[in-house]
Amino acid sequence: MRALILAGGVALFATAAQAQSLSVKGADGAVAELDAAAIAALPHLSLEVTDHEGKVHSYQGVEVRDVLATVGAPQGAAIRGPVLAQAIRFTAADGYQVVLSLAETDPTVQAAKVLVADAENGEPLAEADGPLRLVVEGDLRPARAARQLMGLEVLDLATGKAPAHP
Ligand SMILES: Nc1nc2c(c(=O)[nH]1)N[C@H]1C(S)=C(S)[C@@H](COP(=O)(O)O)O[C@H]1N2
Ligand SMILES: [Mo]
Repeated sequence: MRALILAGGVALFATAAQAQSLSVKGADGAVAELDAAAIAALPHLSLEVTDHEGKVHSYQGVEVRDVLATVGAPQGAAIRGPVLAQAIRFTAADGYQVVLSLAETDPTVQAAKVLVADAENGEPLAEADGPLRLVVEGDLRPARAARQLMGLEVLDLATGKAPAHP
């Protein structure tokens, strides 16, 4: 179940289903709105996860670390000290929420990849799942694989203060 770096990334998708943008918020109040083209332009990886029935799915997408870089979130050597109390809340269209620690999405800390997936088997996600879905490598069941992901927000649990986003 290794993540592979895709040489060319996945194709740009131009269907209506891909029009939904992703809202990204940093712990310091920085915000970004990534449309399908902005997401397609980020480096893509491929990883495999197993569903309830034991079926293996191959997803392609962007590492959460690279999504959060668009709002200047800490990464790599900066994941230390108080940053270890930062969490990411992912929110889906139906209100489903998933929380991961910032550290566990950083590839210098944890080997298991965490992707914002925009494709399965090289094709855009099914409408019920996408256009974007969270995928956590190594999860034994896909409870954290939030379908129809709308946004992600970094929260500092040490202070408990939510930043005032514009
Ligand atoms: N938006 C959203 N995503 C969700 C859920 C949900 O209720 N809403 N359920 C989760 C749970 S508990 C599981 S097991 C998987 C099921 O995904 P699948 O239908 O692709 O197997 O989706 C996850 N993602
Ligand atoms: Mo589930």
